Amino acid sequence: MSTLNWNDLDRRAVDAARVLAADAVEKVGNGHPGTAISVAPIAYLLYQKVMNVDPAEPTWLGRDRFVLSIGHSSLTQYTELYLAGFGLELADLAQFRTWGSRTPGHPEFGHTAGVECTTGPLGAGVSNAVGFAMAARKERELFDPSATPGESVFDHFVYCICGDGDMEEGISSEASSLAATQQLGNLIMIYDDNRISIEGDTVIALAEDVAARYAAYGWHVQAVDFTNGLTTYEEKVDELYAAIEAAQAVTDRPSFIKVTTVIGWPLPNLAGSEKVHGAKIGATEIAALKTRLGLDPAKSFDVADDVIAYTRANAADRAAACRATWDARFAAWAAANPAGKALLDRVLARELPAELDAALPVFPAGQKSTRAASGEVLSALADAVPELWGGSADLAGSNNTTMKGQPSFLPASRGSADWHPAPNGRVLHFGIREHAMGGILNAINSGLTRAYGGTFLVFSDYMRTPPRIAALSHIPSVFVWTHDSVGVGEDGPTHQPVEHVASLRLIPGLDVIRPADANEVAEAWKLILGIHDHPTALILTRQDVTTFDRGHGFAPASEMAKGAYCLVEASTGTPAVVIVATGSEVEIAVAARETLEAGGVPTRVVSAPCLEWYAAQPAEYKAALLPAGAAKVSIEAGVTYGWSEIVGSEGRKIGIDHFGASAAAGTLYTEYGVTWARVVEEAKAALGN
Ligand SMILES: Cc1ncc(C[n+]2csc(CCOP(=O)(O)OP(=O)(O)O)c2C)c(N)n1
Ligand SMILES: [Mg+2]
Repeated sequence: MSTLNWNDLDRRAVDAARVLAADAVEKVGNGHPGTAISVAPIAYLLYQKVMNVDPAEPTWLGRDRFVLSIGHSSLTQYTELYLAGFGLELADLAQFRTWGSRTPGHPEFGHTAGVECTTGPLGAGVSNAVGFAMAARKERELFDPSATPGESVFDHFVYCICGDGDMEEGISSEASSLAATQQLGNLIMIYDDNRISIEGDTVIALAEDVAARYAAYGWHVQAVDFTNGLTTYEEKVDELYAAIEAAQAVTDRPSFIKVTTVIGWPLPNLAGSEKVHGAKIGATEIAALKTRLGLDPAKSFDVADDVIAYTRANAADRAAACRATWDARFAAWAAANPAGKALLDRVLARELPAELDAALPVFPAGQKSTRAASGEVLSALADAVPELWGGSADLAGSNNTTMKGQPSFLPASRGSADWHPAPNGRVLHFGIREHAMGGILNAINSGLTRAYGGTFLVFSDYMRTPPRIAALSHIPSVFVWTHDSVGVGEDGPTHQPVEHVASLRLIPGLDVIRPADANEVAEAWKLILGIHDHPTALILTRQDVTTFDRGHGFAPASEMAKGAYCLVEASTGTPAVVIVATGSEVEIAVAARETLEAGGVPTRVVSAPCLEWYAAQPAEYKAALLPAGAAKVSIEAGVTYGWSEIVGSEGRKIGIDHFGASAAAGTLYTEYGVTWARVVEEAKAALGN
């Protein structure tokens, strides 16, 4: 065990962080000062004494990851980024929560250097931390498989600070249970046990022994009490440092350190009160705090020169020391592993493997569910795209998310009769934990590999926030949602999505892709793998649909990159009717076209697998595809919301604006009028005959 080198400048730097948090909230008039004040020593310890990070290169590959799951306490991170020299200055702290600042209300990935993930929705940060820890192990096994665990340049620790709210949220339980199953020894979570949330004392809502719960999950659990001996907290920092070192030494389990604190301490009058959770403190109390800490009560945003010089130099020195070692080890790794280095260079350059096109299957005409096609595509891509991995929330066989023949990403002791563990396993098992799956995917996809996760589309509701956060954070997570309509059949309305596709289209920056057939699925995966700055949703059928005979009257699937395209042209080349359909309803549109054409109505069928991609097309393309003079009919087995935008106010919209029922899929399609006959009827009505 090493001794914590802690001196008076460290104490003054922690105090600087505390008063800066108070000043920042006071200036803008809103925010969350209390916890930023009381957890300042914890965050300072991590940034200045524990973590391997490089303020000069915040995205350095070898860095430890820091997740502030208590995102409301963003000043906890901003003040440390300022002290360590990540680019934030006092002026940035003075612009806290204001337009255009680098210090938004909650930490945002990609917005502020040093912020590893967007947090604020409580509990989610815990799932991100678990995802980062899984990603670290995966990256080591992918790029440096011969290294002893813990000794690769890709190994690093993940530190997470969480609070009462995180512990109350279900997503943290999901993720923490999985973290223990995965034996994530590189994950260290520090719980700010202040027993205060917005409604005050958590006695009203949180009764269990949280540490005991983590022990039951299988975590290594320790406790440090900061409230004991509050006036000499330096010795407590010593204790926490020792606990962190003990946690680092436990490599077969994640570590949980409960730190009991008093919110807002050392505020002289308001410490311990929920009043300081989410409101400015008031000038008098802040002045009293500064006086208590030996600072000038008349000054704001004032940090002594020797303090900032010390913290910046300390962070830079520590970075230089760990960089010197790591850079040499990295060079040695690169020299010894040319294939791994080439793969690393490719993924860092966001290039697709040269073998991708050849590996993609081409499906013959016939019948195949789009979920089955997706499973075949993934299996076919396994060798060509080694950075791709994924799985399901216990629906692997239904979601077709398994790359055939590939082992599972599981510790050796976690194999089963059905699943074989391997260090670089490609198959993920999330358990029935959709929300955590989403958060884990977001963390993984902000790193070097690409991961997807599947469940039934109807349960996308259980994981609504992760695609939103992925879109906000420009992370290319891939959400595979199968069983995409009343086509689910007998399981009934609880399992039949109707509003889901439309509601997912509302999330800005999420591409919602609903392929019509197997070849659109193959093309979709190719396009998805080429997207690196936003998430995608792949919406797939349970039931078989027609695989169109591409090249024989049907346009190539590569046309789908435009979002919507002419799948079958009107016999005259000038359509009187254009039918626009997505997914399983495209074959219905094709059947309707035959009848309409037989009746002398020139009819075009447009497959529209991705309305976001279509929206990005030039106006001329849209005007040519859906010409003003033609009657238009849309058909999609879900709510019709949004389709007027595509077919116009005069267009006819066929859909299902109510819940489904427990019956055979075919019966439901007929009963609800999602049929070719109905399309013909609407088309004729639109033409006025
Ligand atoms: C999912 C979610 N629900 C609600 C909120 C609103 N909220 C922000 S902070 C907070 C209380 C958090 O309590 P705790 O984690 O104990 O933080 P502390 O008061 O100790 O700073 C709540 C309910 C949120 N940010 N995320
Ligand atoms: Mg709390």
